[in-house]
Amino acid sequence: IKMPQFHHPNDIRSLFSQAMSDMYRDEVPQYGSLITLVRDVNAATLQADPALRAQLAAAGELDRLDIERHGAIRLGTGQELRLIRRMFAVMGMHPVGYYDLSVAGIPVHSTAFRPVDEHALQRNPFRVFTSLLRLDLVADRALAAKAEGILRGRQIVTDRAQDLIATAEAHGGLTQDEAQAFVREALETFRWHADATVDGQTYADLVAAHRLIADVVSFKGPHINHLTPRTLDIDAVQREMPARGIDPKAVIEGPPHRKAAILLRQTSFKALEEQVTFQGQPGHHTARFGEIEQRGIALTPAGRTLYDQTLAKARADAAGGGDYVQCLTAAFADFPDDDAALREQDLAYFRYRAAGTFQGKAASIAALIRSGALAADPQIYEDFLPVSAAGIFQSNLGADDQSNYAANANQDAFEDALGAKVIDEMALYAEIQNASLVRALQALGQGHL
Ligand code: OOG
Ligand code: NI
Repeated sequence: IKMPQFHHPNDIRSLFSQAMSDMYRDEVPQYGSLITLVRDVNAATLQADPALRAQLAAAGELDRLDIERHGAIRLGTGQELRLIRRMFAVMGMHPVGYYDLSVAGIPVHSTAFRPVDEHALQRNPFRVFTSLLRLDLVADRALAAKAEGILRGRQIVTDRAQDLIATAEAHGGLTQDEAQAFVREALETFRWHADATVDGQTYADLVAAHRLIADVVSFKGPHINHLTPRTLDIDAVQREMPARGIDPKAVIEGPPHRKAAILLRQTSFKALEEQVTFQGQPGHHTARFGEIEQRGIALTPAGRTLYDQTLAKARADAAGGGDYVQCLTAAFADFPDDDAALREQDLAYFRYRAAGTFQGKAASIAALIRSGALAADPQIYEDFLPVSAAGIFQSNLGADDQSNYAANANQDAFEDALGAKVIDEMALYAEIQNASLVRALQALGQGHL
């Protein structure tokens, strides 16, 4: 029998992220300006730092530097979440991590659909931060019931896309023709619709409950609300935005600028006011924006606890009247800021490789590293940060939105809706670290360690 030739999920993901990028640039022209700015800043950074250029070139990073790293969507029901999980699985994207945003007054919880293995991440790292609306947190129960009714009546994935998802599941993949049709159909789910499905009064009621609820409930589907390229110098992008006619949010989320970059730094431009019709009546809605990210090393649970504590201190100091950036820089002054310290204190994840030879039996891994035989490269953080995500949400929802929900994480309910467990991101980094160490030690003849 002839085996079908499947289009690799990594290739389907690449087709998809390119199609999303083209669509979004068409829909939100300012996003095109942001891409140009990021390209200019990245080019200038590489020109000024030949060592960095050489390092990125060696790692095969240069040609994919400017491509989008992530996007975000917001879903209305568990059924939608389950369907989207199956859709992303066709592209090799799986739910990693659980993010509770209710602590920050945003009635959603979220995961990131992303590639999980090293090779897939290398090939195309595109991921989608996916939030599920939590109507259970809405105090006005009548409004929550109305919203639920509206959401029940919509179909966010086309019939053809649903057929192709089922085909991929039944056959174990999609042929090239099927993959192309799948990407075309999947795109429809994330398209912007300027015609709201609700009337103006319903929209106003939903906005009064929370802007985010209005954004999820009032439209035909979960429009992609931003795409995010990666920059090598986020401080420069933040500084340059106004000169390019782009209005940035006030501060960069995440850690301050550091020599050894950790986790994730993000900034965005404010959401645009767009013309919308509410059953024929003209109005407007703000939802879509652009974001930039700069990624650093992934932290271990110990490193992450230290990060969370340090950030909380900075925020408390700033809330007490200090300048935010100064408080942030001061709080992080004690956070180890070089790879060796991060590694020795087990604060960050690395990938090991044999970089030379070693005669005899080494006494320790540290000795192998000191000798230069064993090299440890930083593992890049591939996930998100809830406090940062809350800041991004808030800046694009409009800062005047004040709602407070009690912290109310409910990972079980999220996984029930998802129809699967989310993958623990720490386990993924630990696995890559351990496997690379075992391989490197074997290559060096140091299996005893
Ligand atoms: C998602 C905001 C979070 C990020 O990069 O942290 C996010 C949203 O506004 O829907 O995209
Ligand atoms: Ni984002």
